[in-house]
Amino acid sequence: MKKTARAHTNIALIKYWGKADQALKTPLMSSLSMTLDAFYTDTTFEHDSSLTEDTFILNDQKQSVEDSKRVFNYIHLLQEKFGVNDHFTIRSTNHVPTSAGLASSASAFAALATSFVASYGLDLSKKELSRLARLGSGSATRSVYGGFVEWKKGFDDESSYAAPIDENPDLDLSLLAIEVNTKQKKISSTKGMQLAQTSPFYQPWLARNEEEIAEIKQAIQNNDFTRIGELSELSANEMHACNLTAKEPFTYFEPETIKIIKLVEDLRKNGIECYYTIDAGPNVKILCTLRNRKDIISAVQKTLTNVKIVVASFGPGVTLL
Ligand code: 2P0
Repeated sequence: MKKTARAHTNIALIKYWGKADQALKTPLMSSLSMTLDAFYTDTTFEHDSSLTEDTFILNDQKQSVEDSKRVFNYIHLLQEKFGVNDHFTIRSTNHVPTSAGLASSASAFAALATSFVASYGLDLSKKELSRLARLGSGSATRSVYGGFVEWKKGFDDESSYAAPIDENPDLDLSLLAIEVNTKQKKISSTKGMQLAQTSPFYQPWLARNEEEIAEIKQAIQNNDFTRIGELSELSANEMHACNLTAKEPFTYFEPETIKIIKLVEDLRKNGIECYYTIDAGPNVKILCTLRNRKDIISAVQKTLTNVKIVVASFGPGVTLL
């Protein structure tokens, strides 16, 4: 019993940055993302009563029990849910270039949930699959679908799942993933989102969530690149403002991050329209249209030497291979 699934990663334009329930990974806010074509994970889940142990192989390397803990715990949780308990082998390959600076947990858990479900022949809807992926990683909830996706926060395990807004958007939108060099120790997303909640700006940000989601959905419907860009940049800045103003202040920004932020502002002043978004790390993603893509890439290369840039656009939802 062996099935393989491919899931693409996604970038949140309206950010998820806080859990209502740590174990269920239900969020404090709804979020909205763009699934990306350039980055994906292929995962094969095999279970068999003749296997004598659980194994996790990532990028052809057998992982230690310690490094497999999160994945094993997740599968054990799913097995308990569905009343199965045989040993398994997980083979996962990340096609998320390290240079992209994009988290792979979104594609990883969406692919894992899908291959698990298929290997047991379970007949689940995409909505149910999205709920299962959420138990692995919050952002994985959204990777079940392609294009623009909304994760409706809901209020419990049943009601918190993603829904597609437009799986094949007819919109000229590119994302440039820019890796800025860093050796700084990362604050995990889980820790970061807990700290951010101590900011005086966190509650006012939450209070605006519904309005921001409604506005970006309207902008998507209108094919309004400018408004999508403005709202995405705002959401990223709201998230990072909460980090900077937490009781124990912190930031994921590095000097290079600020350089790219300022570059985007300068490009805009010079009529080259683009917007930035930043996740739980120093890397910057720039949203732009095809017309300006080349100019923006060369401007980034002039600003940061030896910088790695990966170009992406809309990607599909999870599929079985
Ligand atoms: C997001 N991020 O909406 C936000 C924006 C990073 C910044 O979701 O703890 O790996 O597994 O639910 O999904 C990254 O955190 O966190 C994330 P868990 P996850 O994409």
